[in-house]
Amino acid sequence: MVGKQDTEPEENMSDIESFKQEQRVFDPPADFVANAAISGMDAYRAMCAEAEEDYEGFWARLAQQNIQWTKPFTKRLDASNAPFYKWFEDGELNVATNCLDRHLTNGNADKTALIFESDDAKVSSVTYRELYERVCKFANGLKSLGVQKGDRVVIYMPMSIEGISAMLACARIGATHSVVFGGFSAKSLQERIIDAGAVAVLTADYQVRGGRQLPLKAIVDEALDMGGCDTIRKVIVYQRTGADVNFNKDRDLWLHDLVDGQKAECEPVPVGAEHPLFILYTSGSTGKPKGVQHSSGGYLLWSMLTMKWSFDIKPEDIYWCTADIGWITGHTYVTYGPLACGATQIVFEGVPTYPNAGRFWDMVQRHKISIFYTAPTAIRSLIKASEADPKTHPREYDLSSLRLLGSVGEPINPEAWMWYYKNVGGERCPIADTFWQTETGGHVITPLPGATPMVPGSCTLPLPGIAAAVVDDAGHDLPNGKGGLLVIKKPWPSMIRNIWNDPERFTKSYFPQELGGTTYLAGDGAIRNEETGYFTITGRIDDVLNISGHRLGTAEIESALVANPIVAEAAVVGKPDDTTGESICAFVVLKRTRPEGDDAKAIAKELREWVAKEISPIARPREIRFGDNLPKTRSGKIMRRLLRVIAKDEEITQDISTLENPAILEQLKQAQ
Ligand code: 6R9
Repeated sequence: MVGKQDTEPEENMSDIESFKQEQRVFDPPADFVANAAISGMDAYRAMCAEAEEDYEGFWARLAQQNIQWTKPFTKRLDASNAPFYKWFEDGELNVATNCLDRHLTNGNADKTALIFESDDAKVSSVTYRELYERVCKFANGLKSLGVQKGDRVVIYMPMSIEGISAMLACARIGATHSVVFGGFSAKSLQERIIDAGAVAVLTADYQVRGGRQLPLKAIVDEALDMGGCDTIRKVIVYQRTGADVNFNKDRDLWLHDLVDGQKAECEPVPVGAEHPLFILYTSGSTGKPKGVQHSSGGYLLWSMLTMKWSFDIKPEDIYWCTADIGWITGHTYVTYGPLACGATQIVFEGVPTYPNAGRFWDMVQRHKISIFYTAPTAIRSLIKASEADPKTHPREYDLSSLRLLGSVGEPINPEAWMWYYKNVGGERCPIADTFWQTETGGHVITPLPGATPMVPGSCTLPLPGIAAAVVDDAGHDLPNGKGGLLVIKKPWPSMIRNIWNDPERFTKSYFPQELGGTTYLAGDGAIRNEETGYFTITGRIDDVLNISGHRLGTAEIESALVANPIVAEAAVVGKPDDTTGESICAFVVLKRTRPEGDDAKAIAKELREWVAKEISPIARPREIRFGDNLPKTRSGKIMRRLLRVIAKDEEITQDISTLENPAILEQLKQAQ
């Protein structure tokens, strides 16, 4: 099957029936439609028609209108080396200038750009002019250390004005950033530093989340001590808490010392439209994360267009995307999109449940937030929490400032959608259920809030110009009502450009020959509604799990487990979970005899912590079961589909005739 590597074929569309049932339709509220940038379905259809008629001209027009180019482009799409597509290739721009300098002359200079709220609810803010100055000083500091265009810089920082400034400072001097989420382990950080060949790490002493101080600098030290990071010349440390950290005088530098005395102006370095703005590592089907490489021009364009199209951003909005800058959502919808559009936004350091599960709603009320964008997993956990502690229920807060809600990261189940719509949005706010991926750069399938009638659990229709389709394994279109592979048949400006250091993996993973070699394979299953053609995403078709909206490869977790000296073999599967979407269940064979009882519990605990340390706490298996062996086919392949059934504690009804060792199933069922 397309998208699978080294695993046996499996059926994967098992849950489709439940998706087909949803009948409720919610029209966008009339007053929203009246004021929306894209108002009504006719406006949407007209844009689709324009894109259809003159595909390249459509994007070229928008790229001219939205981006400030230092050198205008004359080339539009270059497909001569497909699937290595190029957009606006001979144009030059600077992305940071587009996010900052343009606002110094368009009346936004004194407008608030970022409102930062710390974990303990201290609020500070910067205007566009102040942010511009901070970024320029930061960029001059980096320049003074010899960081230059084309260098890679790893950013391992908490949610902060400094973290966003770090990204923009890199963009200003043409350095390619690679943000690593602050929850990742030293080992994960080290791997990313090495793969990117980074010259510097930008970090903080600590991050503060949920009332706790968590080390960042110490983890950077640990990563660099592991060896292999020879390209790193400097570690720059933002002092968030001031608590003790080790300091290596030859290598480490405080951010405040670096920027002290720097000029508040920094000549931006123009880059070609295809210059890599950033690399962001994400999980794939093999153990090694993929360095998804994005462009400057096409990516920036998409971040702006989707802010306008999907979020209908207006000058007076107070916008809040709760994602961390360590994920793609934080790149496109915290750093680049909102700033390029001149929005005022909230940057939140903490977690949704601290000091209690009313934190989000309290913040919406205090900051009078009008656009709120979060993940289904957060919504589901807050539903649960508000049942346990009614004081944290949204009804206890004044949420009347909200006019639009968004959802991202995983399918939103209709029950969570309805709760969000009623209790948070007061039945007056459209919900943009935005389907997209690290690789797509920004939204690709989503309702337009002033146009598309919404159906809970469906991301509805593709954005204008996005040639999304559902096909079979051979790339043939499937009729509506039949589940298959989600693909995008035409290139679009913000699409992934390459996998850093691995062009072969890029073509194999995303543009497989079975589909013709130029069609983008998303890695998700999808089904379209028979009448409306609406898309519903049915989940990943590869060995990628979605835990609380975070992507993790089963192979990554397996290799972490077998890296432990006591483990002989491991297989990891996802198990449906009401709150986190999926949870991790690992089947483990030890080098010694199979443990039982308290012994099994103790070893399971040890292994769970091991994985948390090897990858990240997000990857910590919820459950570990021990066996003398794993269920395998005669050719030695692990039968994961059986493990998935066992993990769910369901009866095995599938064909097990190819199974080499059926007795093992009973053992794994028992093992808890
Ligand atoms: C933006 C982001 C991508 C995977 C994607 C899919 C799932 C994201 C979704 C959704 C259903 C939505 N996903 N949004 N599934 N409906 N609205 O999350 O990027 O971390 O790369 O994850 O997330 O499975 O393939 P990323």
